[in-house]
Amino acid sequence: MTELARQIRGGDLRRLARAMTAVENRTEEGAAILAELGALAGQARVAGITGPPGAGKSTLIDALARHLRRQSKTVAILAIDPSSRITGGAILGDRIRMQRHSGDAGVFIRSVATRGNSGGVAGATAELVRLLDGAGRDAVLVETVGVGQDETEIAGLVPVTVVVLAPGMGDEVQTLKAGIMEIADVFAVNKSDLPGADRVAAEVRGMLDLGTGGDRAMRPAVVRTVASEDRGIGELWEAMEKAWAGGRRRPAPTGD
Ligand SMILES: Nc1nc2c(ncn2[C@@H]2O[C@H](COP(=O)(O)OP(=O)(O)O)[C@@H](O)[C@H]2O)c(=O)[nH]1
Ligand SMILES: [Mg+2]
Repeated sequence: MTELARQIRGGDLRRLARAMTAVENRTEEGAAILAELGALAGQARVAGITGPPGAGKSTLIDALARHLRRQSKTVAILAIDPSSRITGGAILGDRIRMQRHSGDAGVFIRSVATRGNSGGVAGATAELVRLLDGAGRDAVLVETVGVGQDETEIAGLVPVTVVVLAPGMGDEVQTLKAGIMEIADVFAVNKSDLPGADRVAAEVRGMLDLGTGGDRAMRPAVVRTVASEDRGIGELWEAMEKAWAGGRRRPAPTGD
């Protein structure tokens, strides 16, 4: 193993950040470190967290990170921002999040704005996830905004996808595209402290019954969370662990 790879696997976040930039920019060094660390990938728990803006994805990922840190697990958070440039609100949220975890080498946070990138969301994300996995992070959590095509794209890149919903955001369940049924391994009904969470959970379950013909083994878990108060986080992580372990079979693609 090269000295650089050893340092990164030893927890050197500065060098990891530089390697991420090199991979993003597709430099030769980037290709080299990706080849070396990528060969060691496959150990991390990798999940995509998607859902409409404001549902609480970032807050939920923060809470999951705290949960994992209590178990001395290392975490990488990759926030994919397909629509806005570095000045966008999502990045501001990430700054706040970075401050909260700063000084803890157990949490690595990175934002990527993918608009205009040659490989699009898929190209950049797949490689960065692989690098983070190979860097020895125990968990890699990828945040994507669930609008447009990106959430289906992310689901193709990660073994487990969590779809985050929340009450008070309009008819979110009604307007969910059919595709989301196929990509969700776990539904998090976040903001369960607010009125309407029962209705959202019931609607998701109703939709799942239709989609899976009532076959319970096929059904993704529906977990209620209050991310801002660290409630339901252990249950969410457990549901994710089950999904990684293959506890749920995705319905066969319908082909259309
Ligand atoms: N009441 C309530 N508010 C929450 C909860 N989780 C997140 N929020 C708030 O919802 C807003 C959007 O959260 P954020 O994590 O940025 O959503 P994202 O756009 O999906 O990443 C923020 O003001 C959060 O503080 C929750 O469980 N309950
Ligand atoms: Mg966010």
